[in-house]
Amino acid sequence: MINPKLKNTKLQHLIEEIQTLCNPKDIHICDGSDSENQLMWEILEQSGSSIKLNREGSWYVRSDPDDVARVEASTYICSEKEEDAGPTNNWFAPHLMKEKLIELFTKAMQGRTMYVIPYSMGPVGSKLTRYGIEITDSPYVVVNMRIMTRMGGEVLEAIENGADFIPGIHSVGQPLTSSERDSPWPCNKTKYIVHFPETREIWSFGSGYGGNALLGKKCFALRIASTMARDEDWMAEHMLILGLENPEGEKKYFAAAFPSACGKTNLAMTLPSIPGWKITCVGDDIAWMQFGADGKLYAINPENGYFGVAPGTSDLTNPNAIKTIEKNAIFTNVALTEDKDVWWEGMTEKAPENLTDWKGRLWKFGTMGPASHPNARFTVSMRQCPVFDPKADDVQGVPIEGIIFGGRRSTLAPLVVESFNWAHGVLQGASQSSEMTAAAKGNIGALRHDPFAMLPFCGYHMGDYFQHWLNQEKDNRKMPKIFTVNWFRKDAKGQFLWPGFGENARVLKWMFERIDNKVEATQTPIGLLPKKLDLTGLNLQKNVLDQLFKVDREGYLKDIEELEKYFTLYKDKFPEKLKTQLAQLKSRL
Ligand code: GTP
Ligand code: SPV
Ligand code: MN
Repeated sequence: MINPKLKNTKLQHLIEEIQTLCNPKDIHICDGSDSENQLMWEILEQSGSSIKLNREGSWYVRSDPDDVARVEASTYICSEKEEDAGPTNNWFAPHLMKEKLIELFTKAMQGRTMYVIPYSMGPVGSKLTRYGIEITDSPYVVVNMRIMTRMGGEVLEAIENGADFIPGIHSVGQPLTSSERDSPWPCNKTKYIVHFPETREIWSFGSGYGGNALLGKKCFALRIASTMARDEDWMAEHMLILGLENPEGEKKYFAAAFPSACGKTNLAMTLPSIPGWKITCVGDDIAWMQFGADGKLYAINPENGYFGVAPGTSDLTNPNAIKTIEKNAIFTNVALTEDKDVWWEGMTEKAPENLTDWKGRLWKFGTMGPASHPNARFTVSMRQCPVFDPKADDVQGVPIEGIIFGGRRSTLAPLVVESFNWAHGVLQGASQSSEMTAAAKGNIGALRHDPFAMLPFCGYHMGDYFQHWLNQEKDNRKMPKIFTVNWFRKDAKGQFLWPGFGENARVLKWMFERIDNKVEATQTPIGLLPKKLDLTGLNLQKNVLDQLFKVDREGYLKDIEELEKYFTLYKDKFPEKLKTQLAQLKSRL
């Protein structure tokens, strides 16, 4: 038992309740200190979970091969009414789910230490910031949460002084008896990632990986926060936040929603290929936003670090990420080199000799699959990013002037299109589709609807969420312009048509100048397309450009027919205003 007792009785009761239920061997309240961090790594190293890398302050970790990504099929929204979870979420009656969880968590932490992690989502002191307590039996979660959130003493003090918090209970679901040796990556085949939106709590069992286990991220900052945002009139979005500065030193902030593994981290810290333009990074995954009294939309990044996709990250594609991870980083499920450093597909053209793959086997190119798991990740503090935006810690947030939607679509969707108005932009967000990636367990490559890139992350009925977006538009507000992009269109041979990465800045430049009314656009049935994009120095063939901006009317009409069917899923919760927008789009085509 915690001694002396905590001042915050909600926290004291929570700890007592979970201790009684899970029966851990001891309790550790995390302070976020260096010495605590060191202790965690010693524990992880001793159990065979981690290897110290030949890279300053950095560690290597391999997960269980069955625990490598988010598990959407085991993710639940347990609202009182099934209707409130909507047709896109798994639902289960809260009292029955609680019974199930009590059964699963009974003695689940036996033989392990129960860590209590106080953390803040957002800069301490911002009115958008919210606190959380994660209780976990995984030291790997502790070291990750220390990077991904503002964790430790300061937050505990705020909670002790009466601040509210969202509780999250996490267990890897593998109790230890005294005779047993611990597994390097304890986990359980049975997995439950459960959210109770009304009582605002999170319970996660069986997985130690990423969004399943780092409960501040998708569970709190998106699923629970989206319901808070609905009730309190703000927005919790799956969006990066970046600053874009032109050669004259004028700066605008953008927020962009792309589905998992579709380019958020990359765009958020892009090194622009066009001279004089600068991008700075506020956040790479999640944005909490609210309109201010001045009518502008302000955004904070609730996170403190990046949990970024490793494969594909290189000096050529994302030099700023490569610099960010030079030290103090955790690498999970990448390949290990002979001299104890890391490698992944796409880092260099050729793999180094004598690699050990993410499963711990001596690796040879060919039949063994990739050396690094496609959803291998680095965890690193955002403060190490060479283009870290100075306002990332600003309690006011940053003013958002442009919102970008996007996805991974090998066909149809053009490189960029601007919406006619807010409601049309909301329709674009609702219409987002993307090819599935390794970030979640499932059918990779299959095209699926992913409205606002929030399909796996919206904590309530998606139809109500569409309405919430529409409701944001008010007379006294300066609504950001909305754009939709697609970096992933392919030619007949399956090659990407657009070079992407640093070249994406050309598209951002166009948006920047559209917001200032400095460049023209061509009116098409689907929206406004660039009359001219700055392609100086880029050797793109005319026919490639034509393909990138082609508005395939037939294709769109088919797409709309399919969309109309898809939207019937939301029944009478599908907003009338979007129906009108869709009908107008159809008639324009
Ligand atoms: P999550 O962290 O899962 O939410 O993913 P993310 O949206 O942050 O995606 P990320 O930036 O990590 O990119 C995912 C993959 O897409 C990586 O392998 C990148 O190399 C690749 N990628 C990112 N941007 C581009 C681009 O402009 N063009 C191409 N072809 N690939 C890209
Ligand atoms: C995503 O899947 O969008 C991620 C990885 O950012 S995870 O944190 O595992 O959700
Ligand atoms: Mn990312």
